Amino acid sequence: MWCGVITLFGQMFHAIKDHGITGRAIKNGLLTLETWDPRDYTTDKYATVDDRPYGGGPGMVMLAQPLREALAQAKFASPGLARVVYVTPGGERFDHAKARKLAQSAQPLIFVAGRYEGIDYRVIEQDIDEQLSIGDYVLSGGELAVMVMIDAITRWIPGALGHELSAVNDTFSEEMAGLLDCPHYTRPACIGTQKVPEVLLTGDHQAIARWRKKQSLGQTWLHRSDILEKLTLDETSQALLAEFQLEYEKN
Ligand code: 9D3
Repeated sequence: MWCGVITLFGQMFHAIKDHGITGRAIKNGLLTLETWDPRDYTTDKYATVDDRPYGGGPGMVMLAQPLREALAQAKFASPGLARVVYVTPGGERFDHAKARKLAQSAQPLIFVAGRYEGIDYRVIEQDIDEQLSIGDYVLSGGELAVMVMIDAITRWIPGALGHELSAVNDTFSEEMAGLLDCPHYTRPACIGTQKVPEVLLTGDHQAIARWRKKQSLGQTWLHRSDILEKLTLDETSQALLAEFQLEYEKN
């Protein structure tokens, strides 16, 4: 997966270049991450990247010319025709389905991270393929949103999760992917009155997988009924959820 980022703050991307699953994906050649700074493509003495908005009002707007030059360089470095994504609070919501789609298409991606009030609309009109947001809250710029997206996309690259999460894991099944996680436990088996559920100590892998799926469905029902409404559960899942709900009513 090839990702280019147009940003005034390239150093911020060390956060994902130098750490964790994204850092390892880069080391292993599964992910390429390069940044381009619009400031490097300015021609004036002060390296100006923004200006006051036409029509007046507060804040500044990023200039089209340095953005377009940076974008041209990123496109030139891209291994193929890139998809250009502008991250903006007004974009479509980035979710797990979008992360998976972008990873699976394997098309090179160029993210444009804005600062100030945003970028000159003519860049959006002419140079942007898709606008994405990570949620309804206001960030100070697009960089953190781009890093969130690259992290989520990387998790869908085959091989990027290494051995700790194998492809056998049902996290990758179409149905489980949108559900909340099941509860996790580690040693000791007993903390005061709090006991680890019996089934997890049995070594019965089939029973454990069944318990986990039931808990995932149950947690999603309890805390994110909106997710459950959008899914179509197969008969096994419907039965597992009904079991969870029955036990929940009893307790
Ligand atoms: C007063 C109008 N503001 C829009 C809600 C202006 C504005 C605020 C913050 C313009 C840009 C930004 C910076 N945010 C992003 O670039 C951004 C973002 C976000 O703030 N929330 C969720 N997703 C994203 S993706 C990019």
